[in-house]
This record gives sequence, structure tokens and C-alpha cells, in this order.
Amino acid sequence: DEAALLEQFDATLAADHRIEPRDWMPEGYRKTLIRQVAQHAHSEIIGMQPEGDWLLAAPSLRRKSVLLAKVQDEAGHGMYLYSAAETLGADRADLTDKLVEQKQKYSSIFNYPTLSYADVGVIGWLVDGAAICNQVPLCRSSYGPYARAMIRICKEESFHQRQGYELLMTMMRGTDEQRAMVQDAVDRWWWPTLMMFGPPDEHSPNTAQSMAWGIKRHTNDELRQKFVDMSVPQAEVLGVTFPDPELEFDPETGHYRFGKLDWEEFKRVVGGQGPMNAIRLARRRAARDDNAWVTEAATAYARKHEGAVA
Ligand code: FAQ
Repeated sequence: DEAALLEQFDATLAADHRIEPRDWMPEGYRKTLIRQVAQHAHSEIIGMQPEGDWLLAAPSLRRKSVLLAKVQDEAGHGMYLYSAAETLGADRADLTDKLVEQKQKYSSIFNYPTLSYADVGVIGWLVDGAAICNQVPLCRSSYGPYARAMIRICKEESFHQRQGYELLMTMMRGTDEQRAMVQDAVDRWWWPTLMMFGPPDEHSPNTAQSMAWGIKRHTNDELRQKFVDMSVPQAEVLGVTFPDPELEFDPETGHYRFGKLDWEEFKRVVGGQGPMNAIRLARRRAARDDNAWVTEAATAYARKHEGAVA
């Protein structure tokens, strides 16, 4: 009966073992995971666009091939994550429809424009850096397929972060104009990157339950703080500053204090009113619609050959 199943589920969590697709799980657990994993998958796929905008304008063949590889990796991450969502009973095409119809979210960060090539480096350094900070603990998430997908994704994200940092290092060794481009990109991306971690803990409706279920391992504010602490020394090495006059090391806590985030901006961007929301979604919708014939043809082909011996 349900009480016994719940007891077994709780015991699995208490022992820090993984819940697997065929195990019984509470409906709320399944729903929360589908929500988070689908949002994460959508973020990877929509996240191809800001950097993808620089594929044709990257300044050399080497930079172009590195960027192409990175953007393809994001597509791969989206695919592993949609597969993980499918093990929970979700349907991939249905998830895409929900994204396009704005019934499911994707990360706020991908609604900002990439105005200069330095943005590519800053996305690698800061946005992938934040993604790593958030996702390394998810390798221990209680749901097996999600945790395992995260292991590979995190390895690739660390490569992405290094390519971004290396690109910025190269630009910082260049001309004054290049250094100014890097600083300008840092100024524009810093605050939106901090918003990636989600609302402050006291306004995060999902954190407590997700932590009790072992889906999340840290709160939004804990991870945001960890990211700030990590990033300040990296900025010093690079020779850039963050646009926050309140940023200061606090010897008492051993952490950096930082200024207030503009949560009104966060709400606007999550609510669809960010600078690039309409463009990001229109492109995703067009990709779905324009390529529907491929899915149809592949499905028809598979049907025709059903039961055929290879
Ligand atoms: N943007 O109660 P909480 C990447 C929503 S990295 C938009 O705190 P939760 C790599 C939240 O969904 C980016 N919405 O929620 C890459 C919820 O709404 P709902 C993707 C946000 O789930 C790099 C509501 O606000 N990473 O793609 C955001 O406990 C470069 C209340 O929030 C992940 O998805 C936001 N920033 O915590 C790709 C990581 N923050 O669903 C290309 C996995 C919050 O109730 C290029 N996800 N919301 O309607 C997580 O760790 C969590 O889901 C959080 C949010 C921390 C994002």
C-alpha cells in the first residue's frame, strides 16, 4: 500500500541512495523533477542562441571551431536532460510545446543580448561558472538519471568555462579597446548572472521541499554566495572589476558582501519582458515548426520498417 511505498521511498532518501525510474515516488516528487529538469533542458537549448549569434562573426577559424563545439555541447546537454525527463513519464515534444507556449520556463540569463564578441568570453567565464556552481551539487541529486546526466554535463561545463576565461585573458593582453570591451561585457553580465541562482531563499517557494527530497542540495543564496566568493579572485587575475560598489570581503564571515540585486528586473525577465525573450522564443518556435517535416518523415519511415529484420 501507499504508506509502505512512501516508507521505502523515505528510507532510500535517508540512506542517500538514488531513486530510479521504476521506483515508486510521490507525485509531487515526480512533478517537481519534471519541472526542474525540463526547465534545465529548455535553458540549454535556448542557451545556444546568445553565443550562436557569434558563430559567423568569431574572429578566426580557431575561435569559430571552439565556439561551434561549445554550442553543440549545449544541444547535447539539452538532449540528455530531455531523456532524463522522459524517464519520469514526460514527453519531449510536449515539453517543447510547453516551452514555446510559455507554460514552462527557461533561465532568465538567456534573455540578454550578446552585443560584442567579449560577451562570448564572459558567458563562458561567468554564466558557465554559475552553471557549474549550481550543477556540481546536482551530481548528488536524489534522482539517478538526473544526477548521472549532471556528471557529464559538469565536465563539459568546466571546459566551457576555461575556454571563456582563456578568450578573455587573450583580449586583456590585447589593445585598450579590447580591454574596454571585456569590462563592458562584465558590467552587463554580472548582475544577470547572479540572478541565475533564483530568488532569495525567503522568496523561493520550492527550495525547502526540493531540499527535503534531495533534489536540490543547497539553497539559492548559498550557491550565489559561493559563486561570488569564487569569482572575485578570478576577476582580479583577469584585471576587471564587478559593477558593485558594495562588493567587499568580510573577514568576520570569510565571504564577500555584495549589493542588492534588482529583483524587479528578475521578475520582468522571468515574466517574458526581458530584452530578448520574444526573439528567443520566436526562434525556438520557428525551429520546431520549420523542422516538423523531419520528425514526420522519420516517424513515417520508422513505421514503414516496423518489424523489419535489420
Ligand atoms: N530564470 O522556488 P525557486 C545552463 C523560477 S545553466 C528563470 O527558487 P527552484 C548552462 C523557478 O523555476 C541554466 N526562472 O525554484 C548553459 C520557479 O518557477 P516555477 C539552467 C527562474 O526550481 C550555460 C520560481 O522562479 N540551469 O543552461 C530562475 O527551486 C551557457 C521560484 O524559484 C538550471 O536549470 C531563473 N534564473 O530553483 C547553457 C539548473 N530562478 O517553476 C548555455 C537546475 C528561479 O515554480 C550557455 N535548476 N526561477 O514556475 C535549479 O537548480 C533550480 O531550478 C533553480 C531554481 C535554482 C534555477
